[in-house]
Order: sequence, then C-alpha cells, then structure tokens
Amino acid sequence: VENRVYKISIIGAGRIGGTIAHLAALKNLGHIVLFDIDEGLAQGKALDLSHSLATDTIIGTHSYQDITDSDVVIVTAGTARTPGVTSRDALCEANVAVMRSVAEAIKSYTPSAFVIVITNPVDVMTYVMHKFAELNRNMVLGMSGILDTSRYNYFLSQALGVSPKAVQGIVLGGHGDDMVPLPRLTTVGGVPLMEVLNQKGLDEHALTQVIEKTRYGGTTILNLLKTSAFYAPASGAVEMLEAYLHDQKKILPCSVCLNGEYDVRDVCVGVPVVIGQTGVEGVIELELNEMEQMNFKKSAQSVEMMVKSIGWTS
Ligand code: LAC
Repeated sequence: VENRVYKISIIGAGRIGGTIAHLAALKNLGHIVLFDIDEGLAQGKALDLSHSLATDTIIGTHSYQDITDSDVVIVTAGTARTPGVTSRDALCEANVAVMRSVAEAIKSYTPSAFVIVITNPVDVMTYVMHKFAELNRNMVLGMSGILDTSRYNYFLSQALGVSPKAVQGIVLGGHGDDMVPLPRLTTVGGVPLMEVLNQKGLDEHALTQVIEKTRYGGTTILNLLKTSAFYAPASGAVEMLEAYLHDQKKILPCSVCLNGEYDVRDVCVGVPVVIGQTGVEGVIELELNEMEQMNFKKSAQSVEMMVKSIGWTS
C-alpha cells in the first residue's frame, strides 16, 4: 500500500507554500507540484529546492492542469496580513475571490483530493472551499488549531520553565482573537495544568498572560517580521498532510465544517479531529463547561457572521 508515490500540490508559492514544499520534500512525502499565478516564483522556488535536495520530484508551474489527480492539495494562495492589518478578517473579500478560482481548479482537475486550507481568514476560507469545490466535509480542513496550540504550548512552557514538548494544550475555536484555549484540559507531563500552576506558585494572572500572548502570537510575529509567520503555519500543514498520507489517525485541532457537534451546524471552526487515510475519520467532542462552551459558541458565531457578510447562502 505504501509503495505508491503520492502527489502533493501546493497552491501559492509564497513563504508558507515554499516552506511546505521544503518540509514535504525533506520528509520524502511524495512528488510535489508548486503552483503560483506568478510563474517565475513557482519555477524559481521549485528549481532552488530541487538543487538543494538533489531531487527531480518537485515542479513549479502556473498551469492548473499540472495539479491533475493530486492526493492532497494545500491552499496557501491569497493575500496575507501586513503590519497595521490587525484582523485576519480584513483579508476576507480579496481571498474569497482567490478561493473561488482555486476551488474551480480543484473541482475540474482533482475532485477527490484531500484539501488543506491555510489562507486567512482560515475558517471562512475553509467553508468557502468546502462549498465551492463541492467537497465532502471529511476531505477539507483548515490549518490553524495546530498553530495556535503550538504557540500556547510554547508560551506556557516558558512561564513554567519546562520544554514546550512537555505541554499538551488544546486551543479550540476560530483562528482569531476569540480563539478558545482550554487550560482546564491542558496537561504538563501528564499532570493537569492547574496542579502544576499551584505547585509553581503561579496565579491566574500568569495564565491570562499566556493566553493573551497566544491570541496575539500571529500579530507579534507580523510586527517583528513585517510579514506573516510562515515556519509554524507550514509545519502545521505538513503534520496534517503526513497524518492523511500515512493513515496515522492523529488527533489534531483543525477547522472542520461542524454538523451539529458542539451544538454548531454548517460552520467551519477549530475542534480536534482524527486524521487518517479517509480524511477526517472523526470529530472529538470534548465535554466543555458552561464558560468554555459559551466562548466556543461566540468564536463560531463570529466565523458564521463573516460567512454571511460575504453573501454566502447555502
Ligand atoms: C498567524 C497568521 C498566519 O497566525 O494567521 O501567524
């Protein structure tokens, strides 16, 4: 089964697209098609990557035909935030147009692909892709929960003085300022976070600061770099890609179109899903307390309102 060579298409050869191509090639995940409407950008990066890894399994193109029969399509195309653009939502109108044309191409050339969306605002773009490309909900996910969780784990680990790898956090909800970190369900080396905080003599304030840093993690990097984060977003997408291709059945927080889970319907928002060879093999429903459920609903509602604002009626 594992002898087949997979075909991975990456739409958008910017910093995230290029980094995904690099990581996927280093991990030998398959043949890579790097697409961009800017032909030079796609071809230049594909050549540079080919030289760096002594491989002939990466091509750069501006022709959608080259994505035919992909196993996975990762969509990074569109405009990213620049400093001063505080909300990812401001990108919505421009990127919906981009998503429509990418969705058309997926529908025409590779309708059975597993699709991972990264373009912001990611929950809205995942929904738009799901509808326009007419994909089953198990075959389209947005990447953001892995990114938000990695930031939460990192900032928490720094506050606690432990390795980021020791922290198992969970961040639910949309990829925006109202994302929902869940300290109650976070463990550190298997121990509930609240116990660890007590032992370390840390109070609610320390936790609030970690949560604030998590919420504004993307903006902090944007202000430092003058461009959006790309290493961590690319790593998140590659983790999802690998889980699908290698049937890992990993549980990862991703934006998925909910169908009544968490009491939310027809909205794409971040929750833990099981990713295996058939795509989304399950949605994990955590038991939330009243406050957590309220925050989650609020986050889902802001995604829903944005979808409505672009005039989508399903
Ligand atoms: C971030 C952007 C990519 O959070 O949304 O860094």
